[in-house]
Amino acid sequence: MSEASDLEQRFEDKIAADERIEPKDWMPDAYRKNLIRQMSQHAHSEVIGMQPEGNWLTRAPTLERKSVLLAKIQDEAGHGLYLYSATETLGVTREELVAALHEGRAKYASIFNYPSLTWADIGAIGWLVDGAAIVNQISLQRTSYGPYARAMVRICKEESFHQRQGYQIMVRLAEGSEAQKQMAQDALNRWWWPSLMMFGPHDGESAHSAQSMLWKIKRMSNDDGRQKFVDQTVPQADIIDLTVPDPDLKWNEARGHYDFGEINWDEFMQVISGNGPCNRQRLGQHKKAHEEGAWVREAMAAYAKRKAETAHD
Ligand code: FAQ
Repeated sequence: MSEASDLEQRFEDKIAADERIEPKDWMPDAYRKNLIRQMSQHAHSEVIGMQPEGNWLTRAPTLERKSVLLAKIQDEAGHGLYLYSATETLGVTREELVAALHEGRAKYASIFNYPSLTWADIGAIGWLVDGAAIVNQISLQRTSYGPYARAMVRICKEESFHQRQGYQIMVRLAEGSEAQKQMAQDALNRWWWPSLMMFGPHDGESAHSAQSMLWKIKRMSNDDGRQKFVDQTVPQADIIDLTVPDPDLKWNEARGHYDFGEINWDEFMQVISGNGPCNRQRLGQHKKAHEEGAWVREAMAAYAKRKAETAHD
């Protein structure tokens, strides 16, 4: 057997045995590229995802709500950092990844291109957006690339707290005045469908799924994740007497799952092509923060250089 096919065989054997691929292991180029794509987009999503919530920091209704929201947003920044670091183990730099985002070569989750208009949106983001993210990320704890899988374990623990704090905001609003309940219902109406879009196109339309499933980068299909999310979230809406905005939503006894309506895929395509309600604002804000933070990066690099030099003295 040639050296190349030997390496490839060892890689395939590890995948088949459910062992983790680690940074120093040989891996096919396409596996590496696919991981860089998915992991960096995941990292960008965490960081851009801070913006819709940051919008409400100065207007949170109480000091306690404000400190919880602040902690959540800081967690999202931390998730971005773990994920960028994990992606860097694949041989790319943070600068390259950020440049790809700024130049429109890398995506981030469609959901963060919708505006957060009321305080109830902060509840809906925690409940639905973190809820959908967890369904996906729990499966990614078993992804085949070691650094990605390990990052997911900690991220899932934190996302689970985020989901609860969001649901708790919705519970309080739903049991409040008529106007507060209306606000909660309106937030559910606006965030429901974009949350279902987070899972990506139908399995048959998903460009990367087949190969990603074979390599165990993905452990759950887009449609299976979406179904799981619907099944676990609809009863939560029922408990607080809010209505999921889908006339086709119906429990299907034979399948043991909810049937639900079709996503507006034109809207999804528009949003992931850069034409959603807030795409320009989100990317513009990220670029501005990046430029304004240049001096911090320069200072850190100078400090690291100085420290390395003095270590040799
Ligand atoms: N938005 O072939 P597939 C969070 C793109 S974290 C934008 O099915 P794949 C935490 C896809 O990239 C949320 N683009 O792709 C938080 C591909 O385009 P490309 C992020 C999407 O990778 C909460 C093309 O469509 N989570 O929320 C979307 O096999 C609150 C074809 O699609 C992750 O990133 C979309 N929704 O499956 C933070 C999890 N869907 O790359 C703050 C990791 C698809 O060829 C506040 N990622 N596309 O140009 C994944 O699991 C997968 O990448 C999927 C998509 C499932 C998202």
